[in-house]
Amino acid sequence: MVLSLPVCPACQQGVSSSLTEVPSTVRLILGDQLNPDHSWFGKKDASVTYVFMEVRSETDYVVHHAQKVIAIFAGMRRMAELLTKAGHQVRYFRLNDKDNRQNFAANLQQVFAATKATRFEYQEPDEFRLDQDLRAFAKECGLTTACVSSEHFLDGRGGVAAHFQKDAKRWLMESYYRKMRVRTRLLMDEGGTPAGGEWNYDKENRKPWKGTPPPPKAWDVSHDHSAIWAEIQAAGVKAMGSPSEKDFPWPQDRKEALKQLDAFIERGLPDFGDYEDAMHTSSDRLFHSRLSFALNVKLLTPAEVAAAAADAHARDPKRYPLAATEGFVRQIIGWREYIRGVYWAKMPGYADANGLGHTLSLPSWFWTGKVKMNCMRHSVGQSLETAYAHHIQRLMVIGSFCLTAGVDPAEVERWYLGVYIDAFQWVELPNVIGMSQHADGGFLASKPYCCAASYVSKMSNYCGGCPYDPKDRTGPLACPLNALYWDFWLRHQDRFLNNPRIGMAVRQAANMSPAEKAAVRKKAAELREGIEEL
Ligand code: FAD
Ligand code: DLZ
Ligand code: SF4
Repeated sequence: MVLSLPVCPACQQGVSSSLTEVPSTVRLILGDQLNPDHSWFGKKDASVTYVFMEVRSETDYVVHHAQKVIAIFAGMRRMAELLTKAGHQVRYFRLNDKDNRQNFAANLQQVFAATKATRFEYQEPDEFRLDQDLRAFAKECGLTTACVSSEHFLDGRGGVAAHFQKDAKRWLMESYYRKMRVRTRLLMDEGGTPAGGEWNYDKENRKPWKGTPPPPKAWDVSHDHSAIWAEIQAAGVKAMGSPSEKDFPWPQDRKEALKQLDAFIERGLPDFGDYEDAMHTSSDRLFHSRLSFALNVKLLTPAEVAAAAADAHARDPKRYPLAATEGFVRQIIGWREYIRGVYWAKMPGYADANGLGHTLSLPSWFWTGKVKMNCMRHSVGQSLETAYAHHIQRLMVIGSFCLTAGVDPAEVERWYLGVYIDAFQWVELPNVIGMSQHADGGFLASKPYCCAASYVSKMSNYCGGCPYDPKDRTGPLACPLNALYWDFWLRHQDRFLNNPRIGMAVRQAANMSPAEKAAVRKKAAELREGIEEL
């Protein structure tokens, strides 16, 4: 169907008057390329047709969260509508259109034929799979072709690799981040020194949250996307989690995304730093921005998001402390860009990395949230309900459980790629394989991120409502995280004993009495055996 264009009375398919004028260029726009300020749209040109497609090849490569599929479709439809209104030629394939062949190549061939296209252009896709597919398609399609920048990231795909020595055993984010601070001049003093004298204020950002200050009230937009959800269901697309279709909280255009950004700067940023690592049953996000969806589908640019935070600090340093601002800016210009660089440097092999040899299957409660462990029930349950969890829930609760239990990292990766609203492989995969599951031999993270109940108990109120005892290690009601944590260090002590960042935990495990070690190992084996019942 062609949006906002006449419908053929005979076949009910959209017809565009432009289709008779032989436009010569076809430009593909993917579901995560929704930047209306891309230079492509700077001038109207009747010889250019923009193509959007809702296709099964994208809805089915993993089981996505229902909200993710809805959000992508809603964003694509909205952008197609705005482009059409602005006078551009648009060809839009809805999921259930009769002529939709359900993959990019077959649909593009149709559009080429209908428009007598002589040239095909696309923006750099952010995923290895699609990059390969579109490259191959461009070679074979018989048209002149061009792949252009998505004009989104601060650095090129190869920027991180170029920064580090090729054969270095590990690429430290901090070193890349400092370069990006200098390059962007964000939070830098006149003489080229970091604002406040330090590059990184992470140590100040680790407070638990005890109920005050109150977290900002929801600033998300609300949409009724029941019609889109009905179409997705009618097509039989398999999805997980709650669609929240009548009260849909994710932005569908740039205007809404900018509102979300303003609201975060105003209400969330002041306390972002203090409570960055805190978790609480009464708030899904606390002071986190929830901007990852808008950023990843390119409704917002990383440059403007980081600059908005730095400007707020410059305007009112008392209200927007340096530690909070620096912490937030680091996530955007440091972690986000660095993770992308690791992805492009390490793919395709990175997806199969399993350096710790973990093989356990993910328990079925990852798709239902029905588990007694309160920390997991909340974090997994919230992920299924809202398609969102903040960084510490992803890393130190869900990820740490999978790592210490010994779950196959490829299974963990598939779950994360499906469940989160912001999950696109370029950012999800290195975070899961490298940062969370330490499956890349420590290339990305200098230590495995894992914890026992003491950390969860310090940083959240989860343990209060839990049937397990956070202080017990091996008794019948002992917190499962404890035995799994200590067993993890026992299993991998040879590998980690000399790592200065974690030597203490490993030594503590190694120094346990033989009876303690045996009890921990036995308990951990029972927990793995009964993982479905936890
Ligand atoms: P905030 O805490 O408000 O942070 C601001 C922004 O910084 C985020 O929106 C994001 O764009 C960026 N950011 C923060 N940390 C990271 C990071 N480690 N890597 C890249 N960008 C970062 N992020 C995704 O965008 N997509 C994913 O699929 C994803 N999967 C993850 C899986 C695991 C196991 C872990 C540990 C982290 C993952 N992250 C992912 C990173 C991070 O958890 C999310 O970006 C963040 O939780 C999104 O919520 P927010 O917008 O409220 O973030
Ligand atoms: C995630 C997603 C989904 C569910 N559906 C579509 C779609 O139907 N059409 C589309 O163009 N993009 C979709 N996407 C986003 C793509 O999967 C994304 O562009 C690639 O993973 C590259 O990051
Ligand atoms: Fe999680 Fe253990 Fe605390 Fe229960 S006791 S919430 S399982 S850390």
